[in-house]
Amino acid sequence: MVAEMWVENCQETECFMNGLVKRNPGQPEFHQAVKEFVLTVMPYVKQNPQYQQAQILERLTEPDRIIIYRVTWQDDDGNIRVNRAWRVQFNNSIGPYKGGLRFHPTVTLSVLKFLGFEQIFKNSLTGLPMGGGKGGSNFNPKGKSDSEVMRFCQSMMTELSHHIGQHTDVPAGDIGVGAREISYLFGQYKRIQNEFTGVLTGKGLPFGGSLVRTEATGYGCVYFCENMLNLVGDSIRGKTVAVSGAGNVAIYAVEKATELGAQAVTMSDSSGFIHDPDGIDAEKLAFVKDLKEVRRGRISEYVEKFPGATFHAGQRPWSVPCEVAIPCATQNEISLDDAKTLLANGVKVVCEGANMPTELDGVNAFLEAGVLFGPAKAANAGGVAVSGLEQSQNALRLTWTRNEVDEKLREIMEEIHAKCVRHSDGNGQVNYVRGANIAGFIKVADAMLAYGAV
Ligand code: NDP
Ligand code: 2IT
Repeated sequence: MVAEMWVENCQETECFMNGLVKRNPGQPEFHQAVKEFVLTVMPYVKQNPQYQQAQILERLTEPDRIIIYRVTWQDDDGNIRVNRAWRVQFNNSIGPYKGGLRFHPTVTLSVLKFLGFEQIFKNSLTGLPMGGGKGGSNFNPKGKSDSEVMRFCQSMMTELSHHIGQHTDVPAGDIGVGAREISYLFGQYKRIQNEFTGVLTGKGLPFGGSLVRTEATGYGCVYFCENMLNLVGDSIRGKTVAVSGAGNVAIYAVEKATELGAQAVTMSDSSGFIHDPDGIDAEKLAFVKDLKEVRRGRISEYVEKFPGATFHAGQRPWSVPCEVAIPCATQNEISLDDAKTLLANGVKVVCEGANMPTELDGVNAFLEAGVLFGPAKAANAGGVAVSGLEQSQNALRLTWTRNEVDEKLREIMEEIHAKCVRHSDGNGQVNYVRGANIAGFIKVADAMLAYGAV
């Protein structure tokens, strides 16, 4: 069995991918994430035989463990409901497992393995001591009452509490998991374990949360975008920005882009996108925050409130001319055709707020066209970075001010940008995909080498 899994001398990308696909059938998102990574890292591994000899890539693509469990809960009508949940503990070489929980009907093991794999290198790039993990459930929070979400979260945590801990595995939010869900999950953990520790991040401010965690992913993404533009003597000020999504990441990407003088003209959800040619200013964004964070409504309501905008049902925003595109909804939301449309309309920067929002041939189209392309594992690392800062504050039993946390976030994004530049190939324009993958890889791989055969 072992001999079959770890084929000797099978180091070329194609051969490596064939083996990976064979070992992990029916996991297309996981295959996609690994392929994007291996395409750039394999040449580096071949130049550094110590990694090849220790089978680092084979070991890195096999999670440490996966926990799969049933979540039984009762809806408001008294019906018994059943969901499946997972926690993928991918790699803890440089710190306790760390990564979000996603609640969405499209969640599968493949999706969580792709997210957990990406998280290993993203967390490494932050410079903080965090390993990679991801979890979630195919539970659909849409249309559920607060009581139903609470019962689901409590049931989920009853099992999950056996497998996580402040020094073991520290989950946070992701799609469908925000402040409400983290609060229910934390409350149940505290009750079961009878201990108050920083076992989750994204907590409410009264019980160990960090200032700026809510804003961190969107803000960090725009800081990264600004870092890329500054390097070529430009800035986001005055630029037209197309954003997808209307959730946590999208809202705070729009907020920071607007603060820095850009004009965000689109937002979206799974029913379509809005286009506001006058820009989504602070007042309009306050409406979106209330709509999405409090009332849990649909983005189409925006055009009823602001008639200068239009709603485009069932479409993504990429047909709207823009210089900067910031995808903040979900994976594979920019196809090759979308990329071609963006390029035809003159896009200069694509900065990924979501995880793997661009399909692989779309990424290649952007790179070939010389677009400044900020890959997710670098560009959206601000969220998990401030999660790491929340863990630090919990361990120190103190709270940093908003300015202190925001300043640390800026520094971390700047440092991630610098690492990408350093590990790009150095020929002409920076290749941030290669830079992020190699910089993220080295720290984890060197830790694994130091541990020997584990
Ligand atoms: P939210 O649940 O807050 O918002 C998600 C948004 O994306 C909603 O507008 C949602 O629309 C839309 N969306 C979700 N799934 C789909 C889909 N299949 N098709 C079309 N639209 C979809 O999630 P977040 O903002 O937290 O996460 C967005 C992305 O950012 C994800 O890729 C996540 O992994 C990534 N990310 C999140 C971080 C965080 O700290 N939260 C950190 C780093 C990355 P609808 O409401 O209609 O479903
Ligand atoms: O994809 C991500 O980086 C997140 N969902 C945030 C993870 C975290 O632990 O804050």
